Amino acid sequence: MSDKKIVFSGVQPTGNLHLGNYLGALKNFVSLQKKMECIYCVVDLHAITTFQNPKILKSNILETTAGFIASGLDHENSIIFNQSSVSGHAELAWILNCVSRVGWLNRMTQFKDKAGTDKEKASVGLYIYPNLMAADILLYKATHVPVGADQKQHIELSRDIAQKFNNDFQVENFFPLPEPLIPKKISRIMSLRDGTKKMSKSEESEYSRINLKDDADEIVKKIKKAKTDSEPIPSNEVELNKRPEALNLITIYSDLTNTPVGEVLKQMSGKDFTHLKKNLSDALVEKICPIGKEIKKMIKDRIFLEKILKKGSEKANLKAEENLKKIRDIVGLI
Ligand code: AQP
Repeated sequence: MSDKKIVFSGVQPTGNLHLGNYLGALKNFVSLQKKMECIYCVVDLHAITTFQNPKILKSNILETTAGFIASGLDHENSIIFNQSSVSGHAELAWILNCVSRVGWLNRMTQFKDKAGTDKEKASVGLYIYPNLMAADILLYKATHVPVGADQKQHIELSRDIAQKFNNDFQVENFFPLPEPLIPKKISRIMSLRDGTKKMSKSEESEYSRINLKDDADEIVKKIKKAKTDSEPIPSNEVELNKRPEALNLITIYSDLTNTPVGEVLKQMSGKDFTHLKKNLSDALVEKICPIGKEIKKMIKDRIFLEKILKKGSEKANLKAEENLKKIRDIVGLI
């Protein structure tokens, strides 16, 4: 087995990128570029597991690409492309559908969350989504996958699938077992309306999230309205951990300003949330608004974004085909 480190990760083009995508994933994508070979994908085939308006999907694919670049991804060094432009993702997903087990998929909590109460009506695609995710990663023999904590279970499944493929076909170490790279301090950004729910693009209320495209006024308004409790800011982390909304706002502030949570508590203990909210809004405006401005500028240049995707998909396709040739042979396909 080669000991080359390869990073793969993806983001769904399902709407506005938000602070959770940025702090949980994109920021990590950027820092990894300097250390390893990186492949970053706009996962449009994942997006269609729930219905997407075709016109809006096309513009969301370009906007997510703009979000990648505006967050600091370098399209010269990293491969940036959209999933559906490399057909190997769908082909390997089929092969892995035949390796993965129904019992494994039945344990996936994201399917349960996204399918809601009426699972019979969910698409088959949504159910087998984790197998496609395994294919995305294994197609490039990726060794490391930067994701938010919500995706940890899917990476574990990808490891199980890789292991079973290697065992079934007696090709020891053919697929590396991919490792999740989850930010330690801030792995799950929560909704601004409910500190027990993840911040998400598909949550109805705009007030639940900070979008990367929000302007300063919107950010200030959303943070002002963010849910808190009635107690002052606590003095220690044990108390903070019992209060989900306070914990969320303080960890976001700590991450954006590179200040350890203990230090933030020292500075703010006993004060009310207006103080934290003012400081948090300032930090968000400073960090997020320049990214949002860049996205808005870039989405006007469709040709530029399409060129980046085309160049990326050519590079990704070469790698994918090289691996697929071996995979077809291992499985016995001619
Ligand atoms: N709230 C979050 N906190 C930390 N990380 C997060 N990620 C998403 N939300 C948070 C990470 O962002 C990457 C891309 O996620 P995605 O857009 O492909 O899918 P998702 O996890 O399903 O994100 P959303 O916002 O909840 O999308 P919808 O609403 O369309 O399903 C992943 O690495 C994810 O961990």
